[in-house]
Amino acid sequence: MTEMIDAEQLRKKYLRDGMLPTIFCNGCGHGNAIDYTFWAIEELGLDMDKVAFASGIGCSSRIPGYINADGLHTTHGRALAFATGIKAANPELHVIVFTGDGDCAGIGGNHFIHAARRNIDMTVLLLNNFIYGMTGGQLAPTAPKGSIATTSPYGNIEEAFNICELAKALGAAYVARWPISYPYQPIKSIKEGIQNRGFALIELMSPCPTAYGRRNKLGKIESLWKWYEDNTILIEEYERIMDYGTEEERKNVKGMFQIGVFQNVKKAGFFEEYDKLVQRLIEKDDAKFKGGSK
Ligand SMILES: Cc1ncc(C[n+]2csc(CCOP(=O)(O)OP(=O)(O)O)c2C)c(N)n1
Ligand code: SF4
Repeated sequence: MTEMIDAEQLRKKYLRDGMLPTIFCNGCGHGNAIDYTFWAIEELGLDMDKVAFASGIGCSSRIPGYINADGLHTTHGRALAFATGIKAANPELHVIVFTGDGDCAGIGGNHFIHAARRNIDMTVLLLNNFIYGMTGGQLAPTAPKGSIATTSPYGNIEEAFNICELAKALGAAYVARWPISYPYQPIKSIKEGIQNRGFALIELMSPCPTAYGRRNKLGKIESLWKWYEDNTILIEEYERIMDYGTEEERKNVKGMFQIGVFQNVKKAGFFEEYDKLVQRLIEKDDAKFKGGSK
């Protein structure tokens, strides 16, 4: 870790001044993700010349523009495809992606599936606000059943996408979910995600008062932020209640979002496997050459 700095110095060090103020509405959770990422980078002592950011399109995807580092602000849904390209071109870089639930789980769902399945070494910060914020509040695939959106004015009839469970099932090396109102756990997860050599998904539940909270009558900014605390439960506590709790307790926690670290394993990422393959082929070729020259 480098010399201790305070929040103001941190922002001065990493923010791209000329891009401020941000586009974020009052009470939007997305800005917190910027701070958490800065703390994680600072605490790990990363060289910003060795970090590259990528994003798609959406309010959340504006974030790389606010960071004083190299980044790609790309097309809607394609952040992970571009991030894979960055990693392929320069495997030494730490690649960090900012993406929305629409960007990542909606239009970009297929890229997500394959980046996680291939275990490509990148850290994906998915800012899940249950809605397409930038375009005024269309239903996102992560929206809870019953949610009101411009495209579901009578309530969402679909089951929500549980993106963490999907990533876990695909064998992603690191998977975690936290509400954005908890500062320390996301920072720790971002650090763990960056340090992990495989695919890391950190889902941050980020309130959108403008397009989601208002329409779903979740009240003023304070009560909207509190909603996330009241409707989430640590994975371990959820499992304990499901195994040993009373029927009443089980009923109470059933619809809650589980938070915590879902998966944290060390396994070779795609480019490590690729390097091993190249090495194997070089050795094979070498042996053939030596054999032929006898
Ligand atoms: C190919 C394409 N389709 C649709 C759009 C319009 N569009 C821009 S942002 C967006 C949704 C953004 O939602 P999300 O990714 O959840 O991010 P948020 O704004 O909520 O942070 C859409 C549909 C686009 N820019 N490109
Ligand atoms: S529309 Fe929602 S996601 Fe976009 S900046 Fe405003 S509060 Fe944030």
